[in-house]
Amino acid sequence: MHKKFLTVAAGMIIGMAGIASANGDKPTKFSIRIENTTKPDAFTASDGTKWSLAFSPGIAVVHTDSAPIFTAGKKDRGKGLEAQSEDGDPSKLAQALKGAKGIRSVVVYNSPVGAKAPGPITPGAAYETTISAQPGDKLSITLMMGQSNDWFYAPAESGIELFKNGKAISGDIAGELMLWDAGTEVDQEAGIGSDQGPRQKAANTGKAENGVVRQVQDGKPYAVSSSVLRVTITPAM
Ligand SMILES: [Ca+2]
Ligand SMILES: [Ca+2]
Repeated sequence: MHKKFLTVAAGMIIGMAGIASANGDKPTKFSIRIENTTKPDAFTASDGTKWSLAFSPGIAVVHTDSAPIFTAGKKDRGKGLEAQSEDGDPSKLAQALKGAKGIRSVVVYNSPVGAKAPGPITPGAAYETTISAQPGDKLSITLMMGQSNDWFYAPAESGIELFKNGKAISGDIAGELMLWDAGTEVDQEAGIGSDQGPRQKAANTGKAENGVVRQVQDGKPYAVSSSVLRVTITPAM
């Protein structure tokens, strides 16, 4: 009697595991398209200079960790966010995250759609990439605000839930991104600062800030992600 019970119970457990892997645990593929929706010369600096906004290469991270890239109100961790946000180079950050605890996958996007080489997305241009995730997984993406000293676009530190009530999300998620200051380089006026991405003499040039990661809220249109970006996420059915 006792032995028979154990056999039945084991059969039930195996059966349940089979169902779980056939449905809940099967990864879902998502495509992600990150598009610069601004127009050339859309911005005007205080000295009258017209400037265009571009976004740098970045990473898409699928994670279970609650703050894989930064913690708001804390100093940069020194794991590559500085190069991402000051120079638009995500390679160090990608390297630091790959294989880390709570990180499922890291993918770098660096070549605009239709371009033959890596580069920023200028007005109208887009990056595309794909990820794979399962219920419970979250997404973080990064892009440098190309006309800044150390500003980057990313969601809240905890990332974006890729499944709501077990169902894969879809549509434009640009509204979930925010503009962050990495706290690593002193800010100059966006679009004209001599130590900013397009104008600095070399990578990692500019006055050190020794600040904390915090949201940029200067009231300018570029501080509202959905007014400068479209980020379309589409699950494969
Ligand atoms: Ca700064
Ligand atoms: Ca700089």
